[in-house]
Amino acid sequence: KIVEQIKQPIAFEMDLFEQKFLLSMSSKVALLNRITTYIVNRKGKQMRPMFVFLVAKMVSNGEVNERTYRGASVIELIHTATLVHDDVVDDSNRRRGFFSVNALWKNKIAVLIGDFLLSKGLLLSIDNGDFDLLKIISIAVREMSEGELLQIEKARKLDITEDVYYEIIRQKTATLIAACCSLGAASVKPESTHVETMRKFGELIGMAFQIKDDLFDYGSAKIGKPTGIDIKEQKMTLPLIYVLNHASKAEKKWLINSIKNHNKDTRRVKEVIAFVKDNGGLDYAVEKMKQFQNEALQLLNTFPSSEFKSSLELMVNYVIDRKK
Ligand code: 2DE
Ligand code: MG
Ligand code: MG
Ligand code: MG
Ligand code: MG
Repeated sequence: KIVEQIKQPIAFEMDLFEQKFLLSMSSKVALLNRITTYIVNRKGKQMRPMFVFLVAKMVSNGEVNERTYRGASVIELIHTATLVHDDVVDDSNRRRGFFSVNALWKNKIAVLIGDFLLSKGLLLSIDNGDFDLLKIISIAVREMSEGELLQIEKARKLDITEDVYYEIIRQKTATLIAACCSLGAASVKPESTHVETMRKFGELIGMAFQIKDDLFDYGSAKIGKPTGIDIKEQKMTLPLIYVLNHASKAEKKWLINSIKNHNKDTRRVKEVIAFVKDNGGLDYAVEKMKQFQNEALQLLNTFPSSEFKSSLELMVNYVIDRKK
């Protein structure tokens, strides 16, 4: 299994991280513990902490330290907070194949759980007076919030441009992966140029990652999230943006009408999905995703070979090839 192969050079670190991460979420409030236990029992692939450890080890020839662990826990706390809030914002009842927190406990509890996890992350980041970490993470939180709001402002507009789409996904998704890679490097080589190189590397992967996520909305049985919801919510993503920009006047009218007036009608959503597929929307998005992937791989190639670099290469490819 590819994920096991990627994890192999950081297996020890990921195990220790797991223990630290669990401790980092504890609270005196029983309801909080019940819900955070629910979340960690349905954990994802933990790609973000993997990036933190792999980058740290690549730039330092295998060394990690307390700052690396703290950074990985902070990132996973913040990431968990954003997913809990994201499902409220998107009104989504599924996450990773299970009910979302808002589906089981309602929005008000989900909002507070997210706030709690966010505060835990910020507090942990200054546990050792590590203001560099606090800064990296605070910038990521600011950008994600702005990205989500930019999406609300722009992504429902049927004339949204590709550039605005890239700005949205850079802010809402790529910044956190950029933060993973830059803080991984900063934890072991704080003064080096690797910090900025790795930030850029993470940003490029993050762009590819969100394009892939948006492609999943066009269908994949395995992902554990509903498909077609972006279209139903009239959220324009790259496949649809491309097709809208290349459709004839009549087709465009039909598309807009389908999305606008029939956006709760499953049959209409299926027709839009079919049109996007038939008109090269998915192919175009895949092509763009691969461009970001290649740029990321080029940055990686400025480093000497190591098992950590090989794992990062596998991870870049996994972001694009994953089935969920
Ligand atoms: C995923 O997009 C983007 C998530 C960013 C969420 C950030 C929020 C503001 P998707 P999926 C809500 C920041 C909140 C903090 C820091 C607590 O396409 O398909 O909706 O996985 O992702 O639902
Ligand atoms: Mg969502
Ligand atoms: Mg969202
Ligand atoms: Mg999505
Ligand atoms: Mg996602």
